[in-house]
Amino acid sequence: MKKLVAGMLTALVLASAVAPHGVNAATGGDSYENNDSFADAKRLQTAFGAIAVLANLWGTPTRSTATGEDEDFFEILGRGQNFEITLQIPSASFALDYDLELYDENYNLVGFSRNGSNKDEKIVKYLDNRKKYYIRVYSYLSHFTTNDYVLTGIAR
Ligand SMILES: [Ca+2]
Ligand SMILES: [Ca+2]
Repeated sequence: MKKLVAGMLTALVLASAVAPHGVNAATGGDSYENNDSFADAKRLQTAFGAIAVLANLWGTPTRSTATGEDEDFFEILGRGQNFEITLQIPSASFALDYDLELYDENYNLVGFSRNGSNKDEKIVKYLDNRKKYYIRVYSYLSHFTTNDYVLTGIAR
């Protein structure tokens, strides 16, 4: 499974390198927008249950939220096993403090990782079989860049 994720990441990084970036001022070129709420969460799932996403936090969301800042929601389906979710923050010339949260299908917070600036985040949580969960990526200190973060998920 590790090899699979590594392969997916390599493919995504290559695709990102040749794609025009930061074209859309509202989304920063994030192809997962609009995903600024639970209702608009983008579904992530592969046949093997592993995920690998490149997206970014950039400026104001396409739909207004309480904070008026970009945040990204993703939906995954539990498979009755431990799942490890990691957020690799983008490189930037300034400090970035991105945090990671996990919610259940009733929007209750069930896990989080809130390390400080320039630290990656990780959540390991048992996900009930066939239950929906939501991953939230946001910027703690209102720092944004069109540089992509890497969100991965894999069964443990
Ligand atoms: Ca985004
Ligand atoms: Ca968003």
